[in-house]
Amino acid sequence: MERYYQPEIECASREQILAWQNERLVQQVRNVWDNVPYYRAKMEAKGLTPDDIKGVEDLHKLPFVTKDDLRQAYPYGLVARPLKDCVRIQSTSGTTGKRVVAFYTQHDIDLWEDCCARAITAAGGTNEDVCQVSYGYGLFTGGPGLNGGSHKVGCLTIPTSSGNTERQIMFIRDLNATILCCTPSYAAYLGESMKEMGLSPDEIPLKAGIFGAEAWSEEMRQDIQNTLGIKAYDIYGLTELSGPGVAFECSAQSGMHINEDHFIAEIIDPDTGEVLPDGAQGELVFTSITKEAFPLLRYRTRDICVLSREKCSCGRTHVKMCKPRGRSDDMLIIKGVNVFPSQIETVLLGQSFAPNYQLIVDRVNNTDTLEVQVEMTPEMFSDQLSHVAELEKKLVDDLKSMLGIYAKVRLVAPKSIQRSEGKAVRVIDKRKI
Ligand code: DLL
Repeated sequence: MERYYQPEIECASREQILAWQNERLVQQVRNVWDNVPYYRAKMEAKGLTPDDIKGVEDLHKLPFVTKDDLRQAYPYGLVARPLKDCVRIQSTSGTTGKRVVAFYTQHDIDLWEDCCARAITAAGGTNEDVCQVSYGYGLFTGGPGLNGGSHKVGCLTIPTSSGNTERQIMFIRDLNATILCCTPSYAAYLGESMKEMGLSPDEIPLKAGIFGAEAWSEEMRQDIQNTLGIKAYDIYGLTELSGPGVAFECSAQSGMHINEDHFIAEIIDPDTGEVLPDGAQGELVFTSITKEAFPLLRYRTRDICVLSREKCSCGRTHVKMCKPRGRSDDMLIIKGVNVFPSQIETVLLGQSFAPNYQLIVDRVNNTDTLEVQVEMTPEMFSDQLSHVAELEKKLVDDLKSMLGIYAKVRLVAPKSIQRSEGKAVRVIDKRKI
């Protein structure tokens, strides 16, 4: 039986959703015009006043906001409420440039936690469940967001945060955790560690996992589901918009419902900025229509995605986004060819490799090179050497047909690529170092 946290919202009619969006967008535009000089200046530069925005059909008139705007406005330039009304900040894990700092009123936190509660409930969570939150706590939104959602659902919450794998496994087993929240790469690592301890999936009490914050393929989902004996659900979000829970997967496991009562989604052509129809692939752009402290209008996420309005078997009516297919700024250009790490992952997992790999990009004699280092499974490792050479050759061929360029493949020993407790580091681009 499908469970909903807020059924009247999650299953509302399209007309109702549009009515909420129209009303809230108009209010939000007025709000930023009145309270955020940075926005007012951007709107004025386009010759716009709040009267020009009467509803969602006028959204395309508004200017985009980019990460660069956020950096320029750092730290307070986009805050729409007096600081005395703000109760929290969270910040991105970005390593380049200034970090993005997002502000929240208590009401913002409340709505954000509702979104996370919707995700946990869609994964089957109830107040009978024990939910272990192994996303990082602190400035990263993963831990705090799912912690709040878990409380709202009434789960017994174990706030382990990330790291200390032995302790993670001890709590899962001793306290009978039924739901695990962490990055997919950490879930895969926990699964691998439990397998090594000789635990079979039916000896692990977990039944569901809520994994996100980084790209992961369908093949990786199968892998995690099999080793942990769970159903694995995707969850999407970004600090700028609140954190996890902007979109979440339901029992259909075929895309994530965007919480459209809080966020209006658009797909644009990343080069021209033109709005594309549903079903077309492009860059995901969000407008947060209920945020008080840190509202963003037409924020360019850089995530490449497709939206679908097909009827979902779960009964929810909110638009679905596919798994992000890469980021327009993570896209590697190697020998002039666009390469997304996710394409490489699909090839690797399709050949039964574990999702432990690293892409090393370099430039030798003015020519780009790509090396794919991937760990062998213990079974492959103990096989004859000739077999390893065969595996390598097959990977080179499959990568060539997927990417259209040659990639050197290096099979490495199990456990030799460093594990991550948060987002995995997949690409080392030496051209930039
Ligand atoms: O990663 C928020 C989050 C925490 C989401 C926990 C889900 C679970 P940031 O650190 O600001 O926020 O990173 C946001 O991560 O623009 C995507 O590129 C990527 N991302 C987030 N979720 C997914 C996902 C959090 N499910 C950036 N699949 C986003 C693929 C994802 N990429």
